[in-house]
Amino acid sequence: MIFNKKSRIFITGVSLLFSLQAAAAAAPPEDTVSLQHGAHRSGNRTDADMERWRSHRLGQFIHWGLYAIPGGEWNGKVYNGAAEWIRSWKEMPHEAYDNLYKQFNPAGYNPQQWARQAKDMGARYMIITTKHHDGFCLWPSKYSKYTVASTPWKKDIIGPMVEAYNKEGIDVVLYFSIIDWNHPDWRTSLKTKEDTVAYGRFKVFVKNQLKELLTKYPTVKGFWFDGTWDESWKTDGAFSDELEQYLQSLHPGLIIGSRLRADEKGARHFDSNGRLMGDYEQGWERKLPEKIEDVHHNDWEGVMTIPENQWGYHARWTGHIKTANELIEMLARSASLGGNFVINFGPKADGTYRAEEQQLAAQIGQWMKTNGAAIYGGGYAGLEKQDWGYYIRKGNTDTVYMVVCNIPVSGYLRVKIPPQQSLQSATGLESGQPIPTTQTGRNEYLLQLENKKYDAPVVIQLEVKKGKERGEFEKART
Ligand code: FHN
Repeated sequence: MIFNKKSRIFITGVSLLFSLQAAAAAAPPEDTVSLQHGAHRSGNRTDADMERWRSHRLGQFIHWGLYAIPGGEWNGKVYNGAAEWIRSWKEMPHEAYDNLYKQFNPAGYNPQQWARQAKDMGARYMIITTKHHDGFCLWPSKYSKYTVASTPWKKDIIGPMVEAYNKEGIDVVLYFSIIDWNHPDWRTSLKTKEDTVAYGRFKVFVKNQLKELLTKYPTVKGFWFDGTWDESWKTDGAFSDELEQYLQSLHPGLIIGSRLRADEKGARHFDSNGRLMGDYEQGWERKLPEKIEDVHHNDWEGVMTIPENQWGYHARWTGHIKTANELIEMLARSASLGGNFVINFGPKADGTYRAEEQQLAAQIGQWMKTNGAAIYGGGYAGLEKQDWGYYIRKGNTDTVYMVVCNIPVSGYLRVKIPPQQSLQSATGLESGQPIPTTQTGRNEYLLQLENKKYDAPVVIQLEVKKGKERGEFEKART
């Protein structure tokens, strides 16, 4: 991709009006810092691979590794942190964790079933932890002994998973942690000359493993980097910049979010001039933006756990467990702000899913079957948000979906349309029936929902046309 300083305005919007609004909001400030390893592009990628990723909107994250074996418990004690971090808990000796691989034998691992479940949920892409912070590789890497090949299971986990998901039409993205607690050359910071030499070897190892993954699994669509916040990594912006370019040259179209790189000043995600590095904003973890300005009209993705903060399998979920309706609302919010929403699953050590996750996947899937049209390929609509929920515009069209999550006791839903536009029709997506609509102002309408109990967000399809507004409405003289 070519970075042209002069071409700051890019077209992403749904109409010229929204495009111009978007471009104005997205235009970053003038560069004040001279950078060699900052952003190399202004605006979102427009190639087919990125368009495809952008249209997915719903993804599945899977955290699976050795941490699923203790499942958040060791020696009768319960770890309150995230299950995949248990090795860092003082109650669990490193030696005990580092020998867990001798027990990894997931007899219930059925990638076809995993893929079917994801498909039924409506996921269009998935992200799998090839290697988390513990350094254990779910593929038989020739650069490490700490892999599935050394376990009683022996076989590759990733290959059959990529194949099964692809067969269901689901794209696969590979999660890869730069933090590697198992590698003798990995460092958090470089204090001595020896550290620098060791970390130099570590960077070669990382590059080799990434190349290996792309070679072994050529259909993958992206890398999802993690564990890139250490000083050792942040202070070598030249390396992560070169690495990103190298991977994308090996695998044209490869999607890499903003977690990988730091610029030469150590700034992450956004370079020292405030420009996004990478193909999309990747900092939305267990939190979501509230308004379009929060994401600067960039592509972005939000990743979400079902309980409070558990990615890998933890036998005892505590605190609030999100319901299907909450996750659907988050999905709608994400699509309304032009982002993808990814729900995390942490399979058990035997390769099966806990009942709560299976049930949630099925409930979300049921909603998506009826309402998926509002989500896939949806984006920012450019209409004033109302308290009842979210507007999502279908691509570059006049179709706008309302995902109604909060139904007012009156049953009336207010819709405000920008000047020089009018509401042509409002139809219930599930019922296919017109929604009774009254125009109450030059650009305002009230839609009346049927008075009944709703047990999931309701979707209404609007057709909003440009042109002269209808009706005679006098402004109040005050
Ligand atoms: O430390 C990890 C955590 O275990 C998990 O993998 C999440 C997923 O986004 N990423 C890190 C924290 O940002």
